[in-house]
Amino acid sequence: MKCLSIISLCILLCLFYFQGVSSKNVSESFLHLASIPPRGWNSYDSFCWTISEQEFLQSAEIVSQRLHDHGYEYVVVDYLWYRRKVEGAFHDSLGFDVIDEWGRMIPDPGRWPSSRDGKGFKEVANRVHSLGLKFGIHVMRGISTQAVSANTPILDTTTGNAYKESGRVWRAKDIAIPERVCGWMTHGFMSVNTTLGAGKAFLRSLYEQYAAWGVDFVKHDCVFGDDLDLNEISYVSEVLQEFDRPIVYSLSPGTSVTPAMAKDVSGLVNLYRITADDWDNWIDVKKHFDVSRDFATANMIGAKSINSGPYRYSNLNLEEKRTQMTLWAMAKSPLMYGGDFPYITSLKNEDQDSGKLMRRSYRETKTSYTHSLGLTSCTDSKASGWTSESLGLYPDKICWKRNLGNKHLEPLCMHKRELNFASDAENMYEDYHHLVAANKIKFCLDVSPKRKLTSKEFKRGTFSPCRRDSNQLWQLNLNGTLVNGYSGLCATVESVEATINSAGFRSWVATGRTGEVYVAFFNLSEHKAVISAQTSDLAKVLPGRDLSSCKGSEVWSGSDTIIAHGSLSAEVEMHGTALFVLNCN
Ligand SMILES: *[C@@H]1O[C@H](CO)[C@@H](O)[C@H](O)[C@H]1NC(C)=O
Ligand SMILES: *[C@@H]1O[C@H](CO)[C@@H](O)[C@H](O)[C@H]1NC(C)=O
Ligand SMILES: *[C@@H]1O[C@H](CO)[C@@H](O)[C@H](O)[C@H]1NC(C)=O
Ligand SMILES: CC(=O)N[C@H]1CO[C@H](CO)[C@@H](O)[C@@H]1O
Repeated sequence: MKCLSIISLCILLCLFYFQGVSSKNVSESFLHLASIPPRGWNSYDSFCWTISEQEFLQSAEIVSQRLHDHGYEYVVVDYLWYRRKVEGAFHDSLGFDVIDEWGRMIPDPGRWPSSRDGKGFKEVANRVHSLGLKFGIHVMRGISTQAVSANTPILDTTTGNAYKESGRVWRAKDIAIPERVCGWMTHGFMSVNTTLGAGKAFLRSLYEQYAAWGVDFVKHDCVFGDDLDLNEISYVSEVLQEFDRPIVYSLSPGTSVTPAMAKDVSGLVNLYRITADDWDNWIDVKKHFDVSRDFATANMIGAKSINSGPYRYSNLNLEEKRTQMTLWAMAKSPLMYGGDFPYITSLKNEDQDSGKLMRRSYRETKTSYTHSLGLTSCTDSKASGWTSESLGLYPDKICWKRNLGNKHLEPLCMHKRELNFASDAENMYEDYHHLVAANKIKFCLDVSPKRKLTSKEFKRGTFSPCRRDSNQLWQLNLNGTLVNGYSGLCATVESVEATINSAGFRSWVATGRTGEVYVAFFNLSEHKAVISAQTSDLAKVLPGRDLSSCKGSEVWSGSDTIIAHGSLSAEVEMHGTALFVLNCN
């Protein structure tokens, strides 16, 4: 439990895991290499490029002690391990890199002392292997601008000498394509011409060296998405497949990746990333739902990724962390944790979260309703039903307490937030307040940002960033009506049946390796909700399966799952998740 809570803490690098059927004759061992999505840790999120050997190995030790048992195996050094950490060096600076006589990147001995005397990453890899883990590195496209400026000769690894063809030695300037610099690091790297023997020889000299160092995983950057270079990907893939020691081939990043582009590379690589960075904020988590859905629909499912030193626990709350983990687990994504282990493991409050994880129990409900907000004339008797509840020290809540039928629903409640009105013109709103879904949330119940909505248009109630806007001001009348400051209309609540795939409602289904069925409910909205689904609807995406008599449990609460009247339901917190693991006949 302790570990689970740590895993769910932070930012992840998730890569879309390739499990497609390839049209090319990709060697068996290469494909099986990542037959389940790899898991591990990557240095980028918490250490940016400046990580040192000591920091890296310290983190690797923690992975080995605390996460290895949970399948976390890879520890990956992210970009610019060859850049000297000196004044003036930054992510797109030119001239600070350590390169060898053949124009290849070698670890900065200032940060990686064990690399001295030509040892490269050998000793780091050995240490990682001795911890029972696997070692990964980030690499860029093509050749470095620094090697091109120095016009270094190209190594022919078959002879150990400079590459010669047509009676001459080939150099960096012969193979570099200066028109194709890396879009996000224009001073750093450019493509090489892979139609030239010398271009191929250069790429080969890089990857043979990585293999000799003991690298098990490469994260190849600036060749995919916006920076697609299929020629380089194809040749690197070819070289890696020749090696006796398997190296997992992963592409990054995923900005502008489309399912069609993914198809082009899926036979060549083990993993490719499908989104831009996925930081520990709710906006990133939320927007990645649609990307994952699109790739799943295109049958290209299988993962994704991330910047500089957030020495923090996580900006996501516990519910949101669970949602992030559940999203990527359902998408069969590799999971690369990016947190700062030494910092996080020193925090005292980690056990509080895991305590909550165990104690929380979800209420099972037979019915499947959610609240829906409407607007109506204040003279309409339907409009009264609101009462104010005092919460002691906290701001009051306003709740809809009118008979909700025999639906055993929790009342719909919003927190009242007082406003101070500065001008006389605003004083007319003195008895009005903002209504927020939860105490600390900065989103207020809104009618419409600009115009007056009819009750029909105002279906569910919108929450937008809180402003001094009469659309967002509400007054509770003594007769239990809640009137809006702009439209003068009153809020009503109806409880409506939740149906699968209704707007904003996410319900995902996946199957596991032993035939178990995973059902995840996601509530991306700003309210707690009872989400439910008919097993007959869920079975539509799993032809031939009968889900009516499954047994199992909900992962995050640990409670048994009961399927009653052909329906599966759970109360889901705002931004939260319920994940069922079901065994069905
Ligand atoms: C394809 O792979 C098989 C099995 O590894 C091998 O025997 C065969 O020679 C390969 N065919 C081609 C065209 O590379
Ligand atoms: C790559 O080299 C080939 C052979 O010399 C040449 O025809 C081609 O134009 C080069 N490609 C680029 C993009 O420079
Ligand atoms: C409730 O009170 C308000 C303000 O006094 C009034 O405008 C409204 O018609 C009343 N509504 C009902 C349903 O009694
Ligand atoms: C994505 C999702 O399921 N959102 C739901 C969360 O709960 C509210 C009800 O309070 C629903 O309106 C949302 O559709």
